[in-house]
Amino acid sequence: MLTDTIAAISTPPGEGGIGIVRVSGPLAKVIGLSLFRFAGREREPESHRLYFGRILEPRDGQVVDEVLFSYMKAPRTYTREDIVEINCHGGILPVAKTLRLVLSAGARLAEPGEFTQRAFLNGRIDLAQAEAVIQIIRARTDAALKLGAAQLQGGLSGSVRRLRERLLQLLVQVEASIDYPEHQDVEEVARETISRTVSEVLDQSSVLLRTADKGRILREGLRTAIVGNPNVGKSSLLNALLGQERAIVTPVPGTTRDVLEESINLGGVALVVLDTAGMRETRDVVESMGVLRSQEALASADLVLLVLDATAGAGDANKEILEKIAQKPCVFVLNKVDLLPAADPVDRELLQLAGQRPVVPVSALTGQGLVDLEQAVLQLVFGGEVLMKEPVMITSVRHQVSLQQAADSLREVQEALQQGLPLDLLSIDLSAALAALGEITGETVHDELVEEIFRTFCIGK
Ligand SMILES: Nc1nc2c(ncn2[C@@H]2O[C@H](COP(=O)(O)OP(=O)(O)OP(=O)(O)O)[C@@H](O)[C@H]2O)c(=O)[nH]1
Ligand SMILES: [Mg+2]
Repeated sequence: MLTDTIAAISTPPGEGGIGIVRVSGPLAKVIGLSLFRFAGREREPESHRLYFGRILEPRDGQVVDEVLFSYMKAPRTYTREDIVEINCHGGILPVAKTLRLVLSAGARLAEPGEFTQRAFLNGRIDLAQAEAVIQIIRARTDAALKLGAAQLQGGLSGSVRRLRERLLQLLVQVEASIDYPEHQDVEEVARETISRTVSEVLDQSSVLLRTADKGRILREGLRTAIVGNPNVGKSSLLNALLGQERAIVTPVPGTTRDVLEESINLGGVALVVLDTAGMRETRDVVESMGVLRSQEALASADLVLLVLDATAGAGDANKEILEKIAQKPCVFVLNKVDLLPAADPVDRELLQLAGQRPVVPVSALTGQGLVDLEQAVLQLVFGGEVLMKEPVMITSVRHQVSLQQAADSLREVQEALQQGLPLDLLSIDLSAALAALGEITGETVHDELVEEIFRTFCIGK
């Protein structure tokens, strides 16, 4: 059981306005009060109130820092345990010293994510909600934050739980009819109910699963590879999108040798943009390694920005690259249009090559067309609609995999029904589907996985 008391610094290291030491567990209050002196006449803190006072070194009564002290009585707390928070002045020493005193008074240093893990283990939030906490902390865009907040409110958990409940009822029914095999009519009814319920649950799972790609992109960012021939202006485009001179730009073809990765916020969507080495045959060892990396970046990308030199026309389209991007969402970026006469139409042949894919003339040098590029990307990936219409979305690969497993098991059930297999065989697949759904909310999950999830958190959370 969770009988020990844990403590950690819950604010980021370094200088700041305040630094908070958080203590959670049965000894939190005793430990806190052994170090804290009220400035006023109080002797006992009321729950969920702030008190001004000092942290004293118990050995010699030396003042360590002036602080605000709060005691939050279980179970109305983050962890559902007693919690004490000490708001020190935000400097490395006062906070670290206060933590050290808390530890010598009997607390143990918390593991990363252990406060949230306790909230989960004590049943205040489920696993999907706990994962939402880290999602909120790491959110880089409004959309990602909104998704995290919705998941913390229990949106996804509720949907999954409703699916589980239906399957659970079904399983109870099936097991009951297995117990009375002599009633043929009972079995008939059971088969009908199973078939109907399973296909309804499958439908709902599919609706959820369809949100997964968009959900992941909104959370993690859209991996966007900028590719093309040498010297077409790929690095210049990265810099222009970023609004800062991040990549080296020179008139020498083969300038970029490595893949550069940068995050940008494009109309509310996080883009992880990869600038790559221009693709060409080369004898240069370093450059050819760069080209290999470009190909890897291309393979892993959700979206490709194929940069072409507008002054070169269709001749600049690299056959090899075109083959590789056939299966990916791709925007043809016609760069250096500032070098063309303003009225020049886009090369016919090039439009043909692009086919359905958008062709956007830009100039990385002057910034012309960058807004159109932004629009084209949003249109391509989200149909122009970044706002979430879906009430609940899948944002994590872990959830997606579990949901997929559940759906697979349910399809097995349908198969078995069609083949007229005995009910006890069906109940095995039904149970498997239930277990897979339970992994999302943490009802049926291995301890090691839980550990693994929380260890990705920050210390003090
Ligand atoms: N006129 C004009 N020049 C540009 C534009 N974009 C890039 N350039 C120039 O084209 C040259 C190559 O630009 P880079 O951004 O280094 O091209 P790259 O595709 O990254 O080249 P590699 O890394 O060698 O593959 C530089 O001299 C840039 O100043 C543009 O929109 N207009
Ligand atoms: Mg470059």
